[in-house]
Amino acid sequence: MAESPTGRIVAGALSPHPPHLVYAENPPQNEPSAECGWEGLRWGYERLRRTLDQLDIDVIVVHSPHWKTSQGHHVLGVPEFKSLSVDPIFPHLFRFHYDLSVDVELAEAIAEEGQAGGLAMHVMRNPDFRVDYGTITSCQLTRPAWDLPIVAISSSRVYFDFNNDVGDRQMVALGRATRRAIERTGRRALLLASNSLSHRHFTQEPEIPEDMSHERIYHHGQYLWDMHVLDLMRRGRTRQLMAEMPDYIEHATSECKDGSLSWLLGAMEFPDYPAEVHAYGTVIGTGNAIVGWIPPETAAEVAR
Ligand code: 2X7
Ligand code: FE2
Repeated sequence: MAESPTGRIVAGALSPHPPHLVYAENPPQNEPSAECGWEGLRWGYERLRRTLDQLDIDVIVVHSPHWKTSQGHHVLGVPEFKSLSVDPIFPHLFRFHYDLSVDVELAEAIAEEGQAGGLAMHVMRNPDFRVDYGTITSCQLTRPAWDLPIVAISSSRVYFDFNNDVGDRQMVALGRATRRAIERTGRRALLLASNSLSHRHFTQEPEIPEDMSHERIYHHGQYLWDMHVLDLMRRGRTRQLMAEMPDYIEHATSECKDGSLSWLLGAMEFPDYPAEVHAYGTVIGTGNAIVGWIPPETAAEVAR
């Protein structure tokens, strides 16, 4: 297929997936209901949505830590999925009825580009597959209308089977493959990296899960790391962030170990313009940030 001049990544976001945020928002698709909770993060998602609403987007491409695949990287390759997603650890918070469509042509193009770049890639064709809660939560909080097709990419175990450096290298290659596929198919894509930042968490839940008097950072050291990482993003120093990523993952037990953020930064060619941090907050003690990258071409389009 010939490369289309209109295909590009119009925006990227770090869009973490604690199911608590969906629970606290009370959308009609989720069975449990909450009184309140995690407002700082939820209002950050509101600000991200307001920014994205100004953009012309064809498709959302999301990389999720909770679709774990041991043999390479997989993409959803069935046009529609409709089912009930239940969080395995928080079934009392997240029982979500989803109904979503997939841009199969783009998914196949990502798999082809990944294979051409030497990655093990597979297209998932099982129509009864249950979409993971990370994909659903990030998409729900970023685009609750579900009016766009998605492409979901799994998290391979490369960081765990080898090490963080090998993992990062592979995720950057996957990011570049994703970018090439978007350009070649002419899509205007929004990219979502679904991971939390620091990831030490409490092991005892309060009687009322949304009781915010129990919510706080778990550990000062991991808070310092999260602030450092956000500072680098805000200063456009994403190459430095990539260089420090293996240490960050270890020291803050970060969910970046599942590769989503490294994939996003690779796909966006390591943005040197400032990211917008819409919110930072904790969920069961883990660090979560909602961060947007709007490339200069997109900002210029919005200004016109
Ligand atoms: O998957 C998650 C997460 N990453 C962070 C916090 C709470 C629950 O689930
Ligand atoms: Fe997670």
